[in-house]
Amino acid sequence: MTDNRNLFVALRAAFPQDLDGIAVETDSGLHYSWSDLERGTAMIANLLQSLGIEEGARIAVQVEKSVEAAMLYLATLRAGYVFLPLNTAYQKAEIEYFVGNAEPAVVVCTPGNFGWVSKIAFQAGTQHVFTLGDDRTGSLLERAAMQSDRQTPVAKGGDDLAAILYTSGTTGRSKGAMLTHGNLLSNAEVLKDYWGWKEGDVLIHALPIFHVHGLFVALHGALLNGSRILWFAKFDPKKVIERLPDATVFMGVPTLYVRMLAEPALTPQACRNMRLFISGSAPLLMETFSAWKERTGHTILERYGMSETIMLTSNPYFEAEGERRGGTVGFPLPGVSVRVRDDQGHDVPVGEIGNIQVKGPNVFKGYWRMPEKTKEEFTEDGWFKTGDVGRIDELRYVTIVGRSKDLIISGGYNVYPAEVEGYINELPGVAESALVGVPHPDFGEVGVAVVVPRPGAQLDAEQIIATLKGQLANFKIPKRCFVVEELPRNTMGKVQKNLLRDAHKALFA
Ligand code: MLC
Ligand code: AMP
Repeated sequence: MTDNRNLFVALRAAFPQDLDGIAVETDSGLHYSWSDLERGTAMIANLLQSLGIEEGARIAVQVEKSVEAAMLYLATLRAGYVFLPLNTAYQKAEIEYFVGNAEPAVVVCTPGNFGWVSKIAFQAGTQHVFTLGDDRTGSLLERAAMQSDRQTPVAKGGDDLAAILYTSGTTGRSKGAMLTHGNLLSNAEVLKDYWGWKEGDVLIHALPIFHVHGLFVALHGALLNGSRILWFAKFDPKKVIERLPDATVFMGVPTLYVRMLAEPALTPQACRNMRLFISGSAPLLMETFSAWKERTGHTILERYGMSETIMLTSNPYFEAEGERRGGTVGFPLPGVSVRVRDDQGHDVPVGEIGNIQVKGPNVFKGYWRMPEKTKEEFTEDGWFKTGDVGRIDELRYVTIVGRSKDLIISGGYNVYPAEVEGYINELPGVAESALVGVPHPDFGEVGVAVVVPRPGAQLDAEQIIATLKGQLANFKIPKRCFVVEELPRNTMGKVQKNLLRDAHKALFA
């Protein structure tokens, strides 16, 4: 049917004529044909549909990266359900919150985590828990193997939900950003043109598949172009560089570029067939941008996105549209509007700094079951407040200079100080704490905790970190902890995080 906006249908329509060709080649030597993707996703979709769950049901997934995990995502779209990816680093309390909030009908976890994850899921009312290992094991595939390998994708309108991505937005607890088939498809179509995807392109996919970057930008990019993917279950700079000669497109967070630059094998010769290196999810240092150009001859294209909006700006690919400028995130994408306003809601003059707001077909539908929060994050005239602070110059280049949201971006993962401080403050003997982001050569930025003991209590900084390790995802654990007598405050009593940041800015220099 022509008005079916099911994202899967659009992606599948771009598969090459020869379905026996290789679609995905993994770092463990496996090859998947286009026909394997078509049949595998049909079987998983049939399994999901056989469960008799209602339309719009959430399928929550916390598994290691594998091609089958990507197929589970595509099958969820195909069957018309809503995909909810979860970082594999999340621990018990984090999963409890997401599952409790999203009330998924199906949870898929690793075989090793089945014990604790299924307990949480069943307690939250989930009816079906499957397992999926990164080596094609687990009950999901066992059950899917009994299904037919043909399935008609469910018809979806552009406004129907496709995925929920949990993020903390500008404040407070994690919120589920609801993305529609229309959001995802329109963004993928724009990027296909804007980044000049063409026949023969081969993508190196080395990012996790539970966030916008790896799951949507990279995966949709290759599929919508019928392009082969060189698939890395885990990023390894040496192995990725070895495969560069077989590829044309690479996408990474800045940490990936920093780690590849440390490898002597990164040479112009290794990059001879590459067409495009894209960076995003965190600020790319000018130093990295320049070093990359010098070492490889390639100018990294930096773009800017977020869970609520997918991609909103990008440096140009085609020279005719302008040069790729380091330190900027480029222009608003075609069809996407970006403006900069002051705290009173007035447009700032060209080139001046203010709050970045966005409008367009890429902007999400709202936060899952949080209409009030959704309202707070939009202006009265319907623009989404990104929480990022920046400027737009006279040539329309957007530069991000900071964030109004209290957020640390570490190696491309978001760490919300309020969440980590909440855990620290619960520890025995702690009066209060502050988590601040400081520069780090590998992760760009990392969290450092500053903790005040209760009167008479003795605190051990190492012990605090060790205790947190059992409670929170590893990337949220402060890299250092300091016990101090008091936190610096301004006359209003607010903790002056800028002073703490300043005091510790050279810790990892
Ligand atoms: C791992 N660690 C981190 C970390 N990743 N700490 C802080 N920040 C991170 N990002 C911890 C580990 O638990 C370990 O702790 C120690 O740091 C060293 O681990 P490692 O072996 O060096 O880490 P590794 O497994 O190699 O992972 C690093 C990484 C990974 C950079 C490959 O973090 C990663 O894949 N990042 C990409 C994130 C991403 O895709 N973001 C896109 C978001 S979408 P210990 O104590 O155990 O030694 C988005 C929108 C948009 O933002 O615009 O795209
Ligand atoms: P998330 O919602 O978790 O995907 O994180 C989105 C946030 O990442 C944005 O609001 C920005 O603060 C940040 N971000 C993404 N891309 C860039 C970039 N190229 N430069 C600076 N910050 C970025």
